[in-house]
Amino acid sequence: MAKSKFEYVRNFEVQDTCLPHCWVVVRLDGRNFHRFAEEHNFAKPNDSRALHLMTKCAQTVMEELEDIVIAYGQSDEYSFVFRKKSNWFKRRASKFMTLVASQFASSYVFYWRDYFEDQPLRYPPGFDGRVVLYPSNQTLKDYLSWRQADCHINNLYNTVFWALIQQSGLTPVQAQQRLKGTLTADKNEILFSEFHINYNNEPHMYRKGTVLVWQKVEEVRTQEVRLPAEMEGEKKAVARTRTRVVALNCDLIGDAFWKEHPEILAEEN
Ligand code: DGT
Ligand code: MG
Ligand code: MG
Ligand code: MG
Repeated sequence: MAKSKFEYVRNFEVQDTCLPHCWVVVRLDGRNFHRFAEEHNFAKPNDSRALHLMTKCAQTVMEELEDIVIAYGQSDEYSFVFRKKSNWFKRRASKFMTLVASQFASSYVFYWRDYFEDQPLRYPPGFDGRVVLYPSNQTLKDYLSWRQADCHINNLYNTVFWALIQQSGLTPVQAQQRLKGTLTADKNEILFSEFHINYNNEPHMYRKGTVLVWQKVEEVRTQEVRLPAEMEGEKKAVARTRTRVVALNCDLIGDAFWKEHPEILAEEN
């Protein structure tokens, strides 16, 4: 077919192929969620409805898109890891990033009512996205560890900060002053001695964030089986193995998780 004289503009498009053999990570983060959380009356410091909605959206992303082997989320962010040898959309970074962000954002609106029953959605939320390549299993593990360490540091700080405000009546400025220069041990001590909170007993979802992985599940269903020679249908239990996305609130930093789930880093999956 003859090309039009306008065809040359195609050459203005940039190449954004992700380097081969690298893990491709897409991280999304809620746009101005400080305000979004205020406007939608999120519980402080953690709103379990909001966190579960984020995870529902991430599950949808993993199920709808190709080649995501693990995802990790906390606060208003989620990271998605595409397998090293994925050739989805010829590894174009813009395709990965925009498909993850749009699928996630539309899911956030679509599923909002299931999690926030009495709280109307007051304006459309947005999510920024970025693509980062990790060239080895170690750098990928360190990336996920970094996000989980961030979750821990922020959650410990926020737990004490809001206890000082909600239970001791401090103003935000006073609470901030009180926590200035404190170390982890100091924050744990304030929680324990002033609020009888053992930080280690706080919910795992708040302390560790959420890890999404594929898991094989045996599904048993009763099915009507019609044998050719017979007219009568027969009910039979049919078992089949399916993979589905499961949410875990576990540690990613130690070796235990990676030993329990060797298939995630083993390529050729
Ligand atoms: P950005 O990402 O630069 O557009 O701005 P923000 O405001 O989204 O900042 P970011 O992503 O660093 O921080 C996340 C904000 O979301 C933070 O202000 C607290 C809020 N947020 C996230 N999860 C919760 C929650 O469960 N409860 C409450 N109250 N706020 C939350
Ligand atoms: Mg941000
Ligand atoms: Mg944000
Ligand atoms: Mg954030």
